[in-house]
Amino acid sequence: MPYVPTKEILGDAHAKVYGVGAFNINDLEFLQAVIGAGAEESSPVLIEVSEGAIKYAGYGQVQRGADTLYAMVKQYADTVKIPVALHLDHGKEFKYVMACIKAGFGSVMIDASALPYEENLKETLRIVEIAHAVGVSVEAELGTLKGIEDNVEAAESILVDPVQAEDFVKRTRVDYLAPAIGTSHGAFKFKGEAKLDLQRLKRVKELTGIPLVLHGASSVPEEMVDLANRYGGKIEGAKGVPFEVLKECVEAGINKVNTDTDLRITFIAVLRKVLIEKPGEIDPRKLFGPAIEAVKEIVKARMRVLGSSGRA
Ligand code: PH4
Ligand code: ZN
Repeated sequence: MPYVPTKEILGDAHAKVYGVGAFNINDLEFLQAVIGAGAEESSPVLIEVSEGAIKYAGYGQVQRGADTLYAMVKQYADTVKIPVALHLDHGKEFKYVMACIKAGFGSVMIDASALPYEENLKETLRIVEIAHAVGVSVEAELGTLKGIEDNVEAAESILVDPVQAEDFVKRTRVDYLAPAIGTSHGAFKFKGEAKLDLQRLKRVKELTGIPLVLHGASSVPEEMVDLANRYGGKIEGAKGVPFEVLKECVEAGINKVNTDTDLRITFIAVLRKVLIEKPGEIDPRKLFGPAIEAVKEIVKARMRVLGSSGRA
């Protein structure tokens, strides 16, 4: 099965009540790990790239970045048996959204969540009209994540209002909604217990009836944090969303589960170890290889927890 529209993957997850990890990549190494995991788990795969990833891949040129990432994903998708889709994560600038649509992405996120409600709605509707005209589906966000969302700092999260979510989905015809329910990006999500507003999430699902997205969903595996710290890292007090809570989120209506930090921590932890253990090695392929394999295992574990394993 080749490259497919995102809607095919998320439509099935919504209808059959399971979650699909949307894994962020910036380069070939993470792509190999995620596709490899999907193939071994017979899981559909959702790859997503941020504006930062596009800038990085394009070495400063937006369209070149979007085209490069699309070409890489498409090539891998066409040579595996599982369905693979590509999504723009946190599209904020119009030029990034347009570059991704032009490149062939299956879906884009327009993140105007920092704007007042009516302005977010207006901007989302503008993108929906353009994207739907060419068969591209759209994700939007309501509320604000705690902590740092890209460069916008939100001291406290502003949780989604379910009635507003219903109005937003009706008026924009957006395909997927990311409701803020208490998560945040990065490795430091909670000081104490991991608490998310699941009642609010259920209400949003009832009132909107569309696939929902959990941003900031990494679990921040303790063994990888410890490994990184053992080999010179300084990651203290890291805490993510536990697997049990992820499962509850999926039961309550989440279908797309954004995961970036878990892959980053794992790759860097293993890379730190290999660099220390093989000080004479200068071939990047030999240094990255074990890190790719470790990321693949982390992704496989999430596919099993979310229920996407065996669905392809
Ligand atoms: N994301 C990932 C955002 C990555 O600019 P950038 O490339 O650093 O952006 O949208 C998530 O929701 C990931 O959540 P996580 O941190 O819990 O993995
Ligand atoms: Zn996010």
